Amino acid sequence: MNRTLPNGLSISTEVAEALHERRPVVALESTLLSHGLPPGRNLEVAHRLERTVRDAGAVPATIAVLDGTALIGLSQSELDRVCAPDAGLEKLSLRDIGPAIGLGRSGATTVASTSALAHTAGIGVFATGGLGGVHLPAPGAAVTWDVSADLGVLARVGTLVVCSGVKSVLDIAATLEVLETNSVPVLGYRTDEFPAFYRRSSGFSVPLRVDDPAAVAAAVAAHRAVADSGVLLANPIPAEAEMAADLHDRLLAEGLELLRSRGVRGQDVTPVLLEHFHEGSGGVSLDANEALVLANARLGAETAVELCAS
Ligand code: PSU
Ligand code: MN
Repeated sequence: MNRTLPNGLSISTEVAEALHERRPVVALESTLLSHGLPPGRNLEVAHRLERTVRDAGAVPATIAVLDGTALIGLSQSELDRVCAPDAGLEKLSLRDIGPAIGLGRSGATTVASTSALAHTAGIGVFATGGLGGVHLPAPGAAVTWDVSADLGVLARVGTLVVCSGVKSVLDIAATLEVLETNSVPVLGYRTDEFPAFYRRSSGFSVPLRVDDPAAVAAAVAAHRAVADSGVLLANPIPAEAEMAADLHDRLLAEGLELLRSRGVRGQDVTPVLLEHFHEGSGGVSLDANEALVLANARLGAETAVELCAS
């Protein structure tokens, strides 16, 4: 049973009850399942993510849009549908959510749309894998103007986003500058360096390091009293799951060449690149992706627990 709101949102009973009773809830996105992982593996990861959040004492709220309703908390059959091989779901950033609801369409939500929908539903913590960012210009071009809407939403919406940084295909320095311009605190979890998704370090430092969930919660709660922007908690991939530098660098160079030769642009860039990593690494990147997103789900839940206690 769901609680359907007039704005096209429908909150599962479990999530609605937890929010009503002020218990910890963690939002999870669906684009990483439908566009970032292959069928079969995506459903396993979806289940493990929800289990991880529960084991850490919070309620998971996976978010997607199905048949024109933005669902906050998916049932078993809804999760099956998001992960199905023939799902054919669109990738919905925040600009796509209104039209999708209005026109009765279905799609998976990105970091931008998941954090905005979570905020609307009253969920303050969201765990994911990688954040979108500023893209490097193609050879010969000055700028691409391909700046992920994830950054714009972090600037405006007060959700805590737990991720493992951004992929090294992006302009990490520019991404960090945009976050600073938009007053988004960037906290490094047990690290002084901003992580680069498959790799623990990027060579760029984080403005502030935090070493336990209570410290994250203290920083987030205080931020919310002085600003409306979101907070980014950057949690490096677990050391044992980190990709070897040479494998990573080879796949990245090949992936960039693939994007160039096929003329891939815009919202297709990330899915095409991820697929190349998964195929080219014989599954190493899949294990890495799963390990980091599970670690982020755990940290998100631990932080949500602390935020409820404070
Ligand atoms: N980075 C990843 N895996 C992903 C994504 C990003 O390593 O699955 C997804 C997220 O949903 C993110 C979106 O919000 O891609 C960013 O897309 P774009 O760059 O088109 O804004
Ligand atoms: Mn983009």
